[in-house]
Amino acid sequence: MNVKKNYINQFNSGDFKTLARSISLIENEVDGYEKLLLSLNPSSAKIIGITGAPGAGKSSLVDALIGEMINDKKRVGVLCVDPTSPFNKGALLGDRIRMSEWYNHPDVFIRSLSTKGSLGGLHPKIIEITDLMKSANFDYVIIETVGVGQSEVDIAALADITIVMLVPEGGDVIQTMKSGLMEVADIFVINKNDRPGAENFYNALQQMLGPVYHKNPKQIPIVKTIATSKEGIPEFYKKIKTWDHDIGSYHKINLVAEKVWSLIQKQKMKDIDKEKMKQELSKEILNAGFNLYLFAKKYIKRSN
Ligand SMILES: Nc1nc2c(ncn2[C@@H]2O[C@H](COP(=O)(O)OP(=O)(O)O)[C@@H](O)[C@H]2O)c(=O)[nH]1
Ligand SMILES: [Mg+2]
Repeated sequence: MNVKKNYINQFNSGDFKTLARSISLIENEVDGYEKLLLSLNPSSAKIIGITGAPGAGKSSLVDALIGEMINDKKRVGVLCVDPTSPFNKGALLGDRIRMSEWYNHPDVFIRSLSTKGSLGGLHPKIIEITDLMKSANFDYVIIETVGVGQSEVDIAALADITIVMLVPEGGDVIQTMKSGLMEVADIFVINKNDRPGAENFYNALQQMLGPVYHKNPKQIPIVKTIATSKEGIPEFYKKIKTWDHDIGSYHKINLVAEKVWSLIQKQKMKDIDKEKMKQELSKEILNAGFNLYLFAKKYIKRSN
């Protein structure tokens, strides 16, 4: 399989089959995928990152949010990333069930990404796939991801708006907040607001954010939802719609700089075969006066 020239035009006409195929091309680094990336023309679609513990209700929230967006005549793309379960089909199935209403809707595209090859992060090709989605004529691109350590920071860097979902049953607020979520959240959602202790949890979170408000007058909104019965969703969507996002955030620049760096590195190293280098080394190292730096220099010259 190779990348077709007219792919981009097909995206713009809203061809989800082409988009799905293109995501696979990128995931599998199929010949020509770089050409496809070079021809992308990303739009100003808003990227919404939703992170939270497994079972918090992210997929249910996304399902309800899609409903609001569709009512508002928007086109929505959804990426579900679950770095915690590379071999577990359960999470994937959960997404399918939770968002089943939307799988065949002409203005909704949903894709679950496997995370093989990524170590704790989001997905090795998440930046590329997000850019692809941004070129596919969506108004919103939602990325659902399980919050595990580094992935919250990554999602915050990738997204224009970062939603951190908490649940009253997830332990106390202070414990939840240890993981640095406070720094990345633009909006907090307290889901499962029908559960006992929800009000206390909300109060504790508000109290906890108090000092943050003190330092930064831009308040972090807290939205209470019951995703399964769609309570609080219109308010949630309104917050997203009116969000004044920060394009050149510190997190984002760092993440993209890392990506650019690794792209340059890959390009520069592409003519170097490590095995051949090892073979050459195994001979030359036997020479008296072998100089490691001179040896390396030959390779640096070759790759320039
Ligand atoms: N009681 C209650 N259950 C919810 C709510 N939102 C989601 N759930 C349930 O929580 C479970 C996990 O939901 P899911 O959306 O798959 O969570 P995810 O793993 O974060 O994507 C499912 O059984 C949902 O029906 C809520 O607001 N209240
Ligand atoms: Mg889910």
